[in-house]
Amino acid sequence: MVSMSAISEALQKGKADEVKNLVKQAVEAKVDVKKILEEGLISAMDVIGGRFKRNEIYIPEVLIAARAMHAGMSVLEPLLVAAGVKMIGKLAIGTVKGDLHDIGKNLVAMMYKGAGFDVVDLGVDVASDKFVQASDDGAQLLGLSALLTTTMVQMKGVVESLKEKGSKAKVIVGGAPVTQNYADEIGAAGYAADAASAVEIGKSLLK
Ligand code: B12
Repeated sequence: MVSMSAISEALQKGKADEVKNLVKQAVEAKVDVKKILEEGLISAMDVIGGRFKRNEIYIPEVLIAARAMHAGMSVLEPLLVAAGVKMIGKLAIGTVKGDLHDIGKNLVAMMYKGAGFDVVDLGVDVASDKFVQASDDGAQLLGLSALLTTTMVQMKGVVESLKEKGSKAKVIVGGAPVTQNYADEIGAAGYAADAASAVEIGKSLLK
């Protein structure tokens, strides 16, 4: 019988193939898909997130773990959809115009997926009108990422365009140079410093 801690440990070690196999075995053994997701995969990514925050591990290890998470998710995703597990909400996320950094954005997207959100990844170098379009397409939450002080100013433009169009979508901003103060200044609904808190903020904004 596959234990959830075996999945978690394999994920923390970044062993993508092993994670995939263990998740498959757990599914075959009829372990609840939500349990595999929460106790096997998400809890392991939480551990990784904590170690990264404390500078005990660095970006390459995070990416390797994220790849293993993805391998496990590839087995679970169709099952979650087939089981009609209700999506908590819809998030469209992208890195703002002029900015090509996507590692943090991808982590945030992955955490939201893991938490049961329908996630649309708009990619990098995303112009304001694309965010507006995503809101028209039903995203209740818009995640904006920026890693450059020269591109974070784009966030203000996105918030203004949404307001002009009368959009009800809530904007959450993040990325290394972004702060809660900046979020308040431009009128964003939320800010988070890391991927795990990003999900918490998103959930609370939908309440
Ligand atoms: C990797 C990297 C690159 C890679 C990007 C690869 C990729 N696919 O992303 C490459 C080599 C392409 C690159 C290019 C450049 N980079 Co660069 N890069 C970095 C580096 C080393 C790491 C960034 C990273 O991925 N961090 C890891 C992730 C996990 O952290 P994160 O992005 O902060 O995300 C977390 C949080 O911020 C938050 N978060 C992120 N997004 C969001 C979104 C939402 C909605 C929420 C809620 C939260 C959230 O959650 C994440 C997970 O916890 C940083 C230095 C650093 N230490 O930050 C420089 C850095 C960001 N780069 C910098 C610069 C200057 C550049 C270049 C201009 C260099 C050049 N002269 O060409 C170009 C710009 C290209 C462009 N137009 O975007 C500067 C920015 C300086 C500044 N203040 O503006 C930095 C700080 C390096 C430095 N010290 O000078 N870079």
